[in-house]
Amino acid sequence: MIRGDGIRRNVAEIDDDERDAFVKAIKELNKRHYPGSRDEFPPGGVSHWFKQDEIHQATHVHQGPEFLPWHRELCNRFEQLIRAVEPRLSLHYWDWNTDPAPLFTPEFMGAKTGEEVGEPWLSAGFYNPQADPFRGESSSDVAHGNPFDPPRTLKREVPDGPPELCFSDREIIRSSNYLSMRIRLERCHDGAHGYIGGTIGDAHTAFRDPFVFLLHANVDRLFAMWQYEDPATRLNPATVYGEDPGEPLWYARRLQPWDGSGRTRPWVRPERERQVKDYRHPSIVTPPQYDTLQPVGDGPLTAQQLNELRHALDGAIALQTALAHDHH
Ligand SMILES: [Cu+2]
Repeated sequence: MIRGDGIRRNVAEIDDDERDAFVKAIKELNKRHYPGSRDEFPPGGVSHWFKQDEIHQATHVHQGPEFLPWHRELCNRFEQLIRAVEPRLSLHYWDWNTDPAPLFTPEFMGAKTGEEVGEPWLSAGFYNPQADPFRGESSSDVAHGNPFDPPRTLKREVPDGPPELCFSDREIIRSSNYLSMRIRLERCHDGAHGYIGGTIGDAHTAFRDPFVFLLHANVDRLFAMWQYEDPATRLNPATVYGEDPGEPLWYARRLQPWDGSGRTRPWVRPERERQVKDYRHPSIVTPPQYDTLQPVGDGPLTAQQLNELRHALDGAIALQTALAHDHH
């Protein structure tokens, strides 16, 4: 059964039906394409799947205060894409205190180790050992830098047993302010990337492996759990981030590439679907729903009510975008 209640859950605990639908939706993203063609500049025709790698490479928002909310936006947008295929799906997470071995099957995430993850991704074109042209592995390989093209490899080197990370979930969630929390959480995130290894182990290629979204949903969940420890302060855009002496006013920056300031379509011309938001936008400060979050607010705010609120918010954002379009 697909739950369809808008809640992100531990992916190890969802029904087989939902797991199958989840994989099917991600595979479908590689059949859906943005407008334009490969040889335009900036390149068009990129699949919804390969767009994730393109965005991540073009932006690389790491090692700083933007890391968590920027990846929240990326994950939320990815969830919208899979919901465009199957509206009942949510972006479930891998709890990194658990051994992910059961997830690495040909029906779900592909092989745990080796030079190729194989199915279900190989036949869906997520990589192609014979591809030519292909997407290179290094940022200096400019001859193979077109995001339209598939990479030739997709690999992992997952050891046995769960990862040993620098901080416990509890230490992250109990951090006294945003600065200390985000440093701990990003370090654990780095450790989790290294633990999976292979394509995910390299920040430049990490978003070619669908597993990265399960990892990042968990990062986002821990961020959300920290927020829920002090909802009055941490669900409030004006106070959630506190003070960061080294990076004053960082949260006033706009989220790229969706603000249209870079070279990533469809947010630049000719489509110009840009959405200008800074890090205090309610859609970023308000966490998605996770099974480990307790409802908060004046009186019991049910998951259903939260979902409706969020849909209303999405509508408002769509309207804003439409208006921004009119001004061009
Ligand atoms: Cu990451």
